Amino acid sequence: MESYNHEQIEKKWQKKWDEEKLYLTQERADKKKCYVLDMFPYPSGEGLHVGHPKGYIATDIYSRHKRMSGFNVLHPMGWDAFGLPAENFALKNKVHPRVAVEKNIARFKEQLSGIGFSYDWEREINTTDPEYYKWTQWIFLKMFEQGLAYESHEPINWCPTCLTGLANEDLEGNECERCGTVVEKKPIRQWVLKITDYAERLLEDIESLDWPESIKESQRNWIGKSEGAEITFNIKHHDVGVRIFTTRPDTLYGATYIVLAPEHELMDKLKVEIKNWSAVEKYIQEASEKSDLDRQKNEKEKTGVLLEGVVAINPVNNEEVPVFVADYVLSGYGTGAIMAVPAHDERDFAFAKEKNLIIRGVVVPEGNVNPEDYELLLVSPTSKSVTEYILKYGPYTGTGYLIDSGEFNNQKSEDVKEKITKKVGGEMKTKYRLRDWVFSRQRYWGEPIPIIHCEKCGPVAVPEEDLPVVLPEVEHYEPTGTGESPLASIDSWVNTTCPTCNGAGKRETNTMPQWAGSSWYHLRYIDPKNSVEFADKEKEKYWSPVDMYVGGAEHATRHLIYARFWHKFLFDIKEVNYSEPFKRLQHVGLILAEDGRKMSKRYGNVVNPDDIVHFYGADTLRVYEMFMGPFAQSVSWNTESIIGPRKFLERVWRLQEIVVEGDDSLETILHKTIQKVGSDIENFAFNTAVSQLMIFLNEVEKNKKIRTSSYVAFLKLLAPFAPHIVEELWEKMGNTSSVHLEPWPEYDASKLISDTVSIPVQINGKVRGLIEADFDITEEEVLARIKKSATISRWIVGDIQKVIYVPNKLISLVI
Ligand code: ANZ
Ligand code: ZN
Repeated sequence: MESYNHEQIEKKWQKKWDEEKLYLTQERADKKKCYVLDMFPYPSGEGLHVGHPKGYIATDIYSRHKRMSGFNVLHPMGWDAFGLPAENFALKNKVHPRVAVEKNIARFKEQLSGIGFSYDWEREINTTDPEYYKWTQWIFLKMFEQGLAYESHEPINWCPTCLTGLANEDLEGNECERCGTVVEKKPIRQWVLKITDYAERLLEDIESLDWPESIKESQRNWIGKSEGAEITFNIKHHDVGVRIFTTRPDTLYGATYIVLAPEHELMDKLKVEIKNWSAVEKYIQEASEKSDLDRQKNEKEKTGVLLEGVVAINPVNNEEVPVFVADYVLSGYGTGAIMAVPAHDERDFAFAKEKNLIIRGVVVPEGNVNPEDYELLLVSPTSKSVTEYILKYGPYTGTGYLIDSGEFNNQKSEDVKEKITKKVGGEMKTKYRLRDWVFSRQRYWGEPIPIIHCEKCGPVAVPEEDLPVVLPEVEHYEPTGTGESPLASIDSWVNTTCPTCNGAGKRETNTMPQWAGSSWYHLRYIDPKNSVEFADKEKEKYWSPVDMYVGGAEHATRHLIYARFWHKFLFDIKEVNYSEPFKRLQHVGLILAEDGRKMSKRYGNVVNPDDIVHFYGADTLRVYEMFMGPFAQSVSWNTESIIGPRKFLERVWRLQEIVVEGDDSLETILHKTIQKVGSDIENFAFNTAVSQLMIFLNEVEKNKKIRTSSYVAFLKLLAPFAPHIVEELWEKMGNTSSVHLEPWPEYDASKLISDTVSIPVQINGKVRGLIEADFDITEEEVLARIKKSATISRWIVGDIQKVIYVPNKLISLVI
């Protein structure tokens, strides 16, 4: 028998599969479908490191298993190639982004094809292809038509290094997610998508998704729903009022001052009344230099300035209350103004103590108070005693019943929210933290926004038949930093005619953000060459939604929210059949470098998959990456440990020598293995699937023979994990068609013995108890369990002289 030559085998089969178009997706309405999707990469210049393919290996195994189980599988791949990463790379290396992207794609594809993935390459897409982004532009125009894309001049996040505006989702705290620079607020004209119209549905439908709970929770937090009330506090001797947003209208009687955000529009109107304007102005100026994130920090000392000469009226009791400006109130949330209730809110409490303001308790907790203070608080509580309690223990932020609240005394806080709001003419309101999506970038490498500005008609949509608006060639594609994109310098491109009035028009020169193309790409794979629609409706109905979507958890609140938003919009305008794009999602844990850090050129700790494929083989790499640990966990790479999977495959290679006819007494373990590998793949528990295959191999080797039917079944189980070596062994058996087209083996439930056993424990010949355990528990484990069991171990007096263990049946101890 020749030895296992991975290099020759892998090249041979990759070529053959390619020539025979083995993985081409068939349009077959008579078969059940399964759409398995990877988050597509942006083709960076550094190429793949061994961490990248982990998710792709998993989806490949999943796809192969589904194909063998009779499903019609769609498993495509493509390139997310617009946006800052690609452009920054091009700038650094002084090549045109288009050229860089082409080169990087070729490199990525070569690396991927060495690992033996079963992608249908005829469906490859590239977001920078005009035939692709024509539809990205088309969807934008549909949103524009529906009033969901609008122009705004609100100050937005500006990265002074990337020289472009950014959406909230592009920040890591208060830094640009791309380059780590602290962002500034800058007012520039921009296009914005009204994702907030979808906030409630994006939130509600999370429940219907089969996604990891952690990702669902990040989305809930990102959307950040709060139910509360808007209430107006009038300003004394003034015809304006301050509208505040609160989630606790029940505490209105305890509101002892109000606070405006430094950016609040009233500030200007009240200017003449404010006696200490210069101090206030200085404070506003300082606040504008801080980020929202810093302003919200809990541990931070609360600062603020009293607006001297301005007094507000609490509408519930007509009490006069002072007005402050303080930066812990943000302008972008609620109404940008709050009523402060220091007795029941942490931030207000900190501020009130700082400034010596009135603290008035109006909510008494029910039970669970410090027993010492029971009397102080609960026996006829007064706002004075409650306030004392609060000064001692800090604000009470829970619910309870009201005191010192006029007609609402003794009622439950939850029950009076609406009543109090109504009494003062306020309005119950729901707010979301989610902000509209800042959708324009002042950069070159993106989809042009298909709008023409006309002095007479305003912003006008480019007619559908003129799409795509192709990104023009430009001499300098460096960002300008002027708030305009480099496209603004191409007069011949900018100047055009208005589609509505035929007068002079100017093209929009901002481009779309890098998240645009990926917000709907899952739909394009369904029908990638369609030139009249982004996808044929029947095909879309058949293939959607994506059944299994796999990618990094870092996309929890970016891509995964944007794509759900676009998909829901397309559903509303009847362009797609389902309201959610990704039914099931798994997130892939990172592969870290051997030193435990992230793999990066910067740290010089990158392991290149090409080297691993060359030395150990793609099949070994695949088995190793799946065997490293639970799929969703981060694990460190370890080149030494790759020997294990390599040896495993070498042993598999030698099995061909001990294949026999007749019985092999492997039936039970074989059926158990078929059952476990199948269900583990379905559950993304690849590590335990591999370990079961290893257990089976051990049994075969002990047995020194395997009959043909068992061997066939074993090869099929291993095929998704190690497709090349299995295909070779399959061919050596005399088969002429691919193992990957074979049906998945079925197990016979009657052949499985129960997974758990009860093992009687004999001590000096007498049964003293039973150990319930998993099948195949080892002697050591049984002994450990006996020692833990008080009822059994009390019979062990003295040393154990002898142990006889009959696996799964009996253990006998002689003392
Ligand atoms: C009075 C009050 C009393 C409040 C109390 C809380 C507890 P969430 O749940 O995050 O939505 N708030 C409102 N607008 C704000 C802004 N622009 N900047 C900073 N804080 C703001 O928080 C809503 C609560 O946060 C509101 O309810 C308000 O304080 C504050 F015992 O009003 B509350
Ligand atoms: Zn016009």
